Amino acid sequence: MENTAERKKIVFSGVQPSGQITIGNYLGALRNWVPLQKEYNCIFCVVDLHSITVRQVPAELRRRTRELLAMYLACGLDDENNIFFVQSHVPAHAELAWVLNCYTMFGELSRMTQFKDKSAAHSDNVNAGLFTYPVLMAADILLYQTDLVPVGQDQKQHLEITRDIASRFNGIYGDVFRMPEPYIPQVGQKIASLTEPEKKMSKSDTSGGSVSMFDDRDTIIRKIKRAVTDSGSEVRYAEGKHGINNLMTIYSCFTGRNFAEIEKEFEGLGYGAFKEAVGLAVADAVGKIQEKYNAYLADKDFLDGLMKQGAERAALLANRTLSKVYKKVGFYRP
Ligand code: AQP
Repeated sequence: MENTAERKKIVFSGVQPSGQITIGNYLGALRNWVPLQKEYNCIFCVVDLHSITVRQVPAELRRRTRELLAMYLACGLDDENNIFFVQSHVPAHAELAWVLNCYTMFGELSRMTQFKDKSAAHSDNVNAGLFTYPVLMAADILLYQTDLVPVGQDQKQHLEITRDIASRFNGIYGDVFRMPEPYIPQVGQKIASLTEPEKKMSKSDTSGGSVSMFDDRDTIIRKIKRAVTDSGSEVRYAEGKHGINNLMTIYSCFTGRNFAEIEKEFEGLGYGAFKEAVGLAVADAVGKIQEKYNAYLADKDFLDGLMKQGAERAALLANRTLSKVYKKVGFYRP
């Protein structure tokens, strides 16, 4: 393994093109990638292989893949210094996932909360891919000898299983995989649904509980105005007040104000005025990102070129790890 003192640390992260990304994805993940790009070698992936664990409309999946890449750039990621690619363009992800499947236990996968939630939500399609999703995610991370994985709270358990798989493999074959650390933001690690504030906001939720990064200004303001809040009228962060806590978290993320400042700002004003301010703050920030997004999306050749070149760069790194793994497990190479 390379000398750590000389090696620039590696960050890997990705989002599924499984729907229109939400302010939850933005605040829990994308936004936090931006400061990391200065300090680390960053690899940002559109994880399309993961998205077919739930049925997708093929034409929409294709369209959303390019849209998501444009959104990465619009959120402030630099196209020159980072690697951007689409997961299915680098076959090593699926190849390593197969190997790691043989080093992952049925019992540990059964304990994954996301599997339990998604199999309940899609009870007509509880496929094996949904079950082994964390193994593919482990492959994504371990292929690049990743040091840091910026994710929201919902992915913490998947990071833990990645570490378990890596240490099991390393325990048998020596130092093959670097042990990745999760990087979870202090504020914004779990943005909740506006209509069911005990659940997380998800891009595949179409019931009005999610604010999409593609929603227009009026829709954003309207959705936030209708957000479920708790009984009472005081804007105060408190145990069990999921609705108001969530709106305060969102407002804090978009304005940079802390909870004490927000409580002071809305003292005696009630939920109505607060919701209006949250709506405006979100709409302003998202609107600015959308302007940049539209410019990137219009340049198809640029986006296609970026993902092609990114896949080549990613494959070089990924294949290095995959070859090592194949050698260690005993696959014959002529
Ligand atoms: N509500 C959330 N709050 C904070 N962070 C979140 N993330 C997702 N939802 C929230 C973070 O976004 C990144 C990308 O997630 P993903 O696309 O890999 O899958 P996911 O976690 O399953 O996201 P969704 O929006 O809930 O997608 P669907 O509906 O397709 O399942 C991750 O870093 C995640 O932590």
